[in-house]
Formats: sequence, C-alpha cells, structure tokens
Amino acid sequence: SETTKTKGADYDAVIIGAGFGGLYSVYKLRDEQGLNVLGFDSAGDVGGTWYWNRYPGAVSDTESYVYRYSFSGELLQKGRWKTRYLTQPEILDYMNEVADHYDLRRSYQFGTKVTATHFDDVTGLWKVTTDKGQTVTAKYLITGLGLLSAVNKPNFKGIDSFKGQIMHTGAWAQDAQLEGKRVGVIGTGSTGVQVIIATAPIAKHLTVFQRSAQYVVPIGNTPQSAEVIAEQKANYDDIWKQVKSSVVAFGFEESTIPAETASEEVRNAVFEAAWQRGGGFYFMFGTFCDIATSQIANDAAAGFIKKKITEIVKDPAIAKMLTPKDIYAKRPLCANNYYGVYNRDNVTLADVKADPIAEFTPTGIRLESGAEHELDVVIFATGFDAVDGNYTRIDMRGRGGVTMREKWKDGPLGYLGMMETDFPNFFMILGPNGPFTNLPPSIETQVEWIAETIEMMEAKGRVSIEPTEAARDEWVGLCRTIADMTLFPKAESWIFGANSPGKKNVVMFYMAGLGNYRGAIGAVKDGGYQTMIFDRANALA
Ligand code: FAD
Ligand code: NA7
Repeated sequence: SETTKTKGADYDAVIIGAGFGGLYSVYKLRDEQGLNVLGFDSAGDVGGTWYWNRYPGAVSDTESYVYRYSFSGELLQKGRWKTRYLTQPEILDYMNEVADHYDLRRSYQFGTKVTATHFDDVTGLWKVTTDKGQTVTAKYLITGLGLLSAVNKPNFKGIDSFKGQIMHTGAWAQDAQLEGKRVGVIGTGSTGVQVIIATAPIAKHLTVFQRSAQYVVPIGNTPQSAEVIAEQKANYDDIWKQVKSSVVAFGFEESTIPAETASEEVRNAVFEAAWQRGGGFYFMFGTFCDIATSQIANDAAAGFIKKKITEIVKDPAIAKMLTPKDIYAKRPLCANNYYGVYNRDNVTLADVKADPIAEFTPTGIRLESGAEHELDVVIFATGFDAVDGNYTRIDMRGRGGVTMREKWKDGPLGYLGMMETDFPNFFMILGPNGPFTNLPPSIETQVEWIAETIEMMEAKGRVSIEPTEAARDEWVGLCRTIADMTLFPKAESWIFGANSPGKKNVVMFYMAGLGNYRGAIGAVKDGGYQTMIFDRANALA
C-alpha cells in the first residue's frame, strides 16, 4: 500500500484521535494524497466522543441532517435517522459506517494512548511515544484529541471510601446498572440534564446535586418523516452552502432582528414559537440577533425561560432553586421536559452551591450542613477539561524542547485554531481559538485546510511550516476582541475555561462564526501563507 515519502521517517503523518477529526484526516492524507499515515486512539475503536459517552440519554443537540460529514454525497444519501436528533448509538453506528466505507481502521492502532510528542531539532521529525513503549517518527503531526474529551472529575474528600459505583458520563462503564437503584448525579450541564431525564424514570430514587441552575429549553426531538428526510437529502448542496456561510452552522438562518427594540408581545410570541419548535442554539441565535450580545435582549430571553420554570415546576421552593441567577450565556442547553423531572416523587434536588458537598461516605454523600444522601451509584456529569485538557496531558515539546504546558501556562493559544509557534508541521483540529459552532462542519473546514497546506508543502518540497509569533498574537487578540463583544465571558462555563481552577477567562474560541472563519483561513492560504515561517533553521532563535 502506501510508502513513506519522507526520508528517514516511519510515517509521513501521525494522526491522534479517531473521532470526526482524526478519521477525516486519515482519509484526506492517505486516500487523496497517498501519504503513509498512522493513527492512534486510546479508545478500543472509532467514534471519539461517541465511543466514550454511552450514558443513558446521550443525544446530539445538532439536528440529524447536519450532524455528519458533508464531503461525500454517497454517504449523505446513505444516511439513516428516525428522529430530528441522533442518539449516541446512532452516531456511533454512523462513525463505524464511515470507517468501514473508507477502510480507515487499517491505519489505526487502537487502545493506545500517546504519551509524548517531541520535535527533533536534528532530524526535523516528530517523535511520537505511546503507553505501549513504542516510538514512531513522522514529518507531520495532526491532533484530533477532542475539545470535550479530557474528563473533569473533581476529587471529593472520602471518594475512595464509597462502597457503591462511581461513573463519569464521558467514560461510561458498560456494566452500569441504574434500574431500581438510588442514583446521585453531580452536574447539570448538557450531559447532566440528559442523564437526569433518562435516569429519573428507571431509578428507585434520583438525587441531583446542582451547583448552578440552568436555562434549558425544549429540544423538540420528534420523529422525522421519510418525506422530510428525502427533502433534506435532495437539498444537501444548498444546505451545506448555508451552513458553511452561517455563524453557528446549525442548519437554520440566524435571526437579524434585535430583541432590544422589539415589543413585549413580539418577544413573547417569538420565544414561544422557538420553545414549541425546540433547539438550544435556535433559541439563542434563531429568535433574535442580540441575545448573546445585548444585556437587555439577554434579560428578555432569560425572563421568558424563568417564567416557564415557575409554570412547570409545582413546588415553588424547588422552582426557585431551579431558577438561574446568572445571565443566559453558557452553551445553550435543550432537552425534553427537564424541569418537569422535579415534579416526580422519586427525585430530590440538592443545591450544592448553598450547601456544598463535604465528603463521600461509604454509603453516599454528606453535605456541609450534615445532610446525608444514601446512594448506590454516583454519576459524575461534571464535564471536561475543555479544549486544551488533552494537550497538556501529553508531554508535547516543540523546537528546542519548549513544552506546550509552559507555552500555555496562562491559557491555551492557537493560530487559526490549528497551529502554534515553535511547533513545526503540527496541526490541531479544534485547537484553541477555533470556531464555536455545530462542530462537524468546522472540523471538516479545518481538516481540509490542513490537508491543502500539507499538499502545498509536499508540492513545493518544503521542510517545515509554523506561524510567526506576531500572527499568532494577532489572532488571539482578535478572538479576545470578538469574545468581548459578546456576553459569553460574563458567564462561568467551560467556554472560557471557568470550570477548571486556574483557567479563568482565557479565550478559547473564535466567536465570529463559521462563515467568517472560513474566509479568514482561506485568505491565509490564498495569500501564500505570509504569516508562516517556512523551513526555519533548527534550534530556537
Ligand atoms: P473526539 O470525538 O472527542 O475524539 C477525540 C479522540 O482522541 C478520542 O477518541 C480520544 O480517545 C482520543 N485521544 C485523546 N487524547 C489521546 C491520546 N493522548 N492518545 C490517544 N488518543 C487520544 N458537538 C456538536 O457540534 N453538537 C452536539 O450536539 C454535540 N454533542 C455533544 C455531546 C457530548 C456528550 C459531548 C461530550 C460532546 C458533544 N459535542 C457536540 C462535541 C463533540 O465532541 C464534537 O461534535 C465532535 O465529536 C468532536 O470530534 P473530534 O474528532 O474533534 O474529537
Ligand atoms: P459542563 O457543561 O461543563 O457541565 C458540568 C456540570 O458539572 C456543571 O453543572 C457544573 O456546575 C458541574 N460541576 C463541575 N464540577 C463540580 C463540582 N466540583 N461540584 C459540583 N458540581 C460541579 O459539562 P457537560 O458534560 O454537561 O457538557 C459539556 C459539553 O459537552 C456540552 O456543552 C456539550 O457540547 C457537550 P457549574 O455549572 O460549573 O456550577
């Protein structure tokens, strides 16, 4: 099959990750460019996010027809789905189908964690070391490590003394039994909300440990008719054109109407229609254009949802606990009848901001007030060390041995969301300062840019490429400026690293949307990569 073109290297490229990003990279470089590639994933098979997140209720909140690759018309026409959104088993099934279709597994070594990636100043190659003790060399290093993939598992006092089962949603144990059990869920982000809804009807008792109350609108996961699906399949050219020129890439037109100047009647009618339609990003970006930027508009949307909570939740004390106190500016959540769960007799809500978790005991969780919750199973829905978590877990070194951990000690940095200074021939998929969207179209955009860049390198016989510090700093500054025009930095969430101690308010995303992002990275390529240093002499200047 493929032979290595790079002299003295084991492979032309090493690709880490077998999710949407890694799989597409293998296809682009191996099948389109004939490069010799080797992929690694610590998982036992393909799927990435959808391999690991097998908790009950796991579902994508991007609509089925646009939570997939766009690049292959054949795959698009083969697409199968029954409902407006895809469940985890359906997405995993799809990823397996893609891997089968392009015979991608033969380029992967699964069950293998990459522990170190060192750039060798002498050979100009990447040395990639795994937990199996092997080291391979390659000219290019591509990381599709996932931005929501390194699990965040708070280390509560006494956790090892707990006699029941503890699970994290992002590393779900196959043998997990929730039926008839006393289950505790810590966390109420989009994962927590999903697992809470799925667990309440099957558990003997469910206790939710809530630190922050959340804004949750309905998802509207209705069955989808064969006619609708056929129409979507017939219109894919137009659909992807719209998605890739839009802001959030969710398949709907973002609103251009400000809520700030709309009347109370208009606001309520628009919000009510969106509530009936379903979709978290739709509620935030499809209703009005200024909910994420204007405090007045944000208050209006938040007020609408708060009113719904008081209408849905029967016990006013619980309704009050479920009512968010901060602004509506985290990743928007959606799920069917979330607040209604708290009307059930077998569900208890514990406010762990007012009364924090003191410790785990052998039989459950004790709060600071002394209140004890007896539990058989505790589910950590505590999210991820987002964006750079999987990078700093690898011993990554660039020119002159400079470490990524040192470079990113004040927060992760990325040029175009894909590259970093002093790390030659290194490309990140969904790296720091990349787009904040429905992700498959952004992943494809990046992988295509990376593949085109590598193709250019090979055609011109280039040795190395890396961004200048000035270009990197300018891009990070631009991301900061754009982010500061929005309300997102004002809410504490993983989007700005607020969920990890020491990562407070670092810029992790380019918030100007996929259309603008495609324009920006396309201009770098079309302008002849003026912002890059080529074939830089080895050793740090
Ligand atoms: P991932 O799918 O995260 O794959 C990364 C892979 O890298 C993993 O398999 C991991 O094992 C591997 N890896 C990491 N480090 C190493 C290492 N050191 N050595 C070897 N292998 C390693 N996005 C949306 O757009 N819409 C949604 O509705 C949506 N829902 C989500 C729901 C959940 C519960 C989660 C967790 C995420 C969701 N996302 C959603 C985000 C989702 O992660 C992306 O859409 C997409 O799947 C990311 O693909 P990826 O290939 O970049 O990374
Ligand atoms: P999130 O959105 O980061 O949510 C994590 C939740 O866990 C959130 O409610 C946190 O409370 C809570 N949390 C975290 N640490 C603790 C501790 N120590 N004690 C109590 N509660 C805690 O992660 P998800 O997995 O739900 O979703 C991440 C993304 O994946 C999501 O946006 C989708 O794109 C898929 P907080 O709100 O910080 O007070």
